[in-house]
Amino acid sequence: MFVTLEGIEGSGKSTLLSGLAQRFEASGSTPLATYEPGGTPIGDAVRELLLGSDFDIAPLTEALLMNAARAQLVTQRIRPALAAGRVVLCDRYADSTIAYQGHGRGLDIPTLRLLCLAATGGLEPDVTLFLDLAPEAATARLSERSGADRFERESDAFFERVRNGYLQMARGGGRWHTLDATLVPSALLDAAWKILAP
Ligand code: Z5A
Repeated sequence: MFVTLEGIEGSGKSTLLSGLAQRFEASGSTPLATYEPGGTPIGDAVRELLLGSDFDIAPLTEALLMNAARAQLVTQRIRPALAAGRVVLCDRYADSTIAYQGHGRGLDIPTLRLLCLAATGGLEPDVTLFLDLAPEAATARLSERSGADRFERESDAFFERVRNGYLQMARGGGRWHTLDATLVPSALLDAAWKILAP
């Protein structure tokens, strides 16, 4: 089973992912827990460029770099794990490109979908958990973090567009499940586990 977690930064994805990994381990499986951009040596180098550098990165370059890291992650880690029958938990995936580079930066969404298709070879998640949180609430949670990255310096208006993009995708139903990210971590974990429990 391939599970992705999506939402704006600070919505609690990393916290939920580690809780889910522990629940899967306790139920006898050995999940692969990974993240985007990154999760491989090349991907982590690209992540550093994307998040930690002071380069002036054009939106299309950003989308291409996200997908370069994604192609490596899918090839090197996600497909082999799924082939071995493991559960894969991934903090962000192609929907992040549609939400951030599409709705957030304003790039053409059909073009982005083609890029993502090339990077993933058409591998879609079975389940996508969308942690919905208002940008002001996320900002308050992250206010104590030092050294904002390139994305953390964006405005609330940018994150509102990203959130609306997610809400639009989640309305399509299917693999999408929207969770109330204002729940305390243990309640959020219980809600997610109800969806995923083997
Ligand atoms: N990006 C993109 O533009 N296009 C793409 O295709 C991809 C990514 C793949 C990666 O940033 C950036 O790349 C991301 C989108 C872009 N930037 N933004 N924005 P990242 O990997 O560094 O970080 P992130 O994915 O945005 O998430 P994050 O900052 O690590 O937040 P999180 O994982 O969602 O939340 P958390 O770390 O679990 O929790 C944040 C804080 O809230 C922390 O203090 C927790 O203790 C607290 N927390 C967690 N859960 C709760 C609950 N339930 N209640 C209250 N407080 C909580």
